[in-house]
Amino acid sequence: MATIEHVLGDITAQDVDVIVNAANSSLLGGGGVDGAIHRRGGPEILAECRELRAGHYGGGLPTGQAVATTAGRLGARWVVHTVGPVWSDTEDRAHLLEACHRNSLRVAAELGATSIAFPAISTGVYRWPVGSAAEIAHRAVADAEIDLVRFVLFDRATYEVFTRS
Ligand code: AR6
Repeated sequence: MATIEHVLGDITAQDVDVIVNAANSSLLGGGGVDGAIHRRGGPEILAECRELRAGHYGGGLPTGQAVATTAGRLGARWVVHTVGPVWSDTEDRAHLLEACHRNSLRVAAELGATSIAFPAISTGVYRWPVGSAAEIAHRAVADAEIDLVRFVLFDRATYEVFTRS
């Protein structure tokens, strides 16, 4: 069973094996966590993402799936990119948000990682309600076979919801 931690802060500053990126299916960057990871991690990450797009992920990374690249200049060893679902008022996409976490953990395990940091996937641009996201994220990592799972929350309100969930 993993130790679960919550930290208020910037995921790009975390000293863990894997940093999870809340990417979009293009894998070619964006705002939020994605923008911060590429800015601080440098061009090597985008170069590997372009290679993925030129190869196995020509059509983009489907929602819920996860794929690893170098972490470039970040302190981590790898970035695992995953694509969260956009919140929908009419369709239950919780299984996709859960899949993001489970597939990221699986990729991390395949790499031999012992620690992983997650942002609050889908709760920014993709508008997922934080309480629901926290519940799904915690459920997905509850039986993780990795030493450390750290949730890195960028603002105090999100941090408080995650610590209480
Ligand atoms: N460290 C930790 N958390 C952060 C950071 C950071 N440096 N920066 C933002 N957050 P979002 P999404 C928080 O929008 O909803 C991108 O454009 C943020 O406050 O990054 O999955 C992608 O390319 C929020 O709580 O991800 C996609 O197009 C959480 O991270 C799209 O946004 C997630 O917000 C993905 O949207």
